[in-house]
Amino acid sequence: PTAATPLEVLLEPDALRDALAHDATEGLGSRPYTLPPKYFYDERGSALFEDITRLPEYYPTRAERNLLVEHAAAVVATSQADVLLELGSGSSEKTSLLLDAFGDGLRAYVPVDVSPTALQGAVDELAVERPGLSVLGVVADFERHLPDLPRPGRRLVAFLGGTIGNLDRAQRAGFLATLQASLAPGETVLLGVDLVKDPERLVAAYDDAAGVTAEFNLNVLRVLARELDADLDPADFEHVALWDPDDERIEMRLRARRSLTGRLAALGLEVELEEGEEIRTEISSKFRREGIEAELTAQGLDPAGWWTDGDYALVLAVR
Ligand code: AVJ
Repeated sequence: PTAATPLEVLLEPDALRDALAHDATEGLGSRPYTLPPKYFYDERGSALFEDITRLPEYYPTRAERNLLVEHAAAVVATSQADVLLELGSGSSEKTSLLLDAFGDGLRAYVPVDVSPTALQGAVDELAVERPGLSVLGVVADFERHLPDLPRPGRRLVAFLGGTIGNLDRAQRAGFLATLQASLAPGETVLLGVDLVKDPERLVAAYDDAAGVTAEFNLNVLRVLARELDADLDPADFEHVALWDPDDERIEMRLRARRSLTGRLAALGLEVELEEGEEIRTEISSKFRREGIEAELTAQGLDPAGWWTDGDYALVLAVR
């Protein structure tokens, strides 16, 4: 086997744990309790998410893949890019559909992820499967490092999977503004967004019959135990997924089955929960075409393409 391709590291190894300590102090230090969803994805959480993407109820991953199968060529042609930069590339599975669509017109592929392990695996696999392709793997956090990402040509920045839905409206405005300011004129962004639909289907996608999403949600308590010496016991909590019709988003929560006091020893923090009290662990915003296009336009990103199957959409915008 060839030597591992080096990664560019913008994210210091301890940064994620430090961020978790900060976010847990904020989110569990006062009511209503919240935790950001980015801490779901340790090794076990990432494996559980992979399982989620194969559940019958969880349509977004399949929908996005089918849209890319059908429309990647149009996306790439419209973008006029010669570099593909992918935010949150993970194992870079759906990436191959975009890479194929570029053909010889691709100067470099820049996968960006917070997980060095996932990224190294993806980069090494590409070195074998596409030996001619220039791959610049970057360990970075899309909430911090957008301005510092490589610019080896005219970029198409892909942010797929519906992850932008994890941000609320104000956070999206900040993210899109920073992204816009980090792009050169003519560079483009491709978003995968889940669409507003029948709440029953939405709730089922986040509360599957096999209980995989429940395990995924509860896993964040194991992350807290390991990283912050916390004693919140998954057995004391129940998985909740609900549709918020005002903000048009799914919320995942962990509901205490009894009144309890949890301790996060590494933070010297005690968290009291009444029976039935909840910790909000994720928002997953759902979109309408006019809404997301207005959010993009408001940040100086002009809508240039829209591809949908009615459930999910790919949105292209140009700086
Ligand atoms: C990876 C953020 C797009 O919100 O649908 C899946 C994560 N959470 N099931 C989503 C998730 C529960 C997922 N994103």
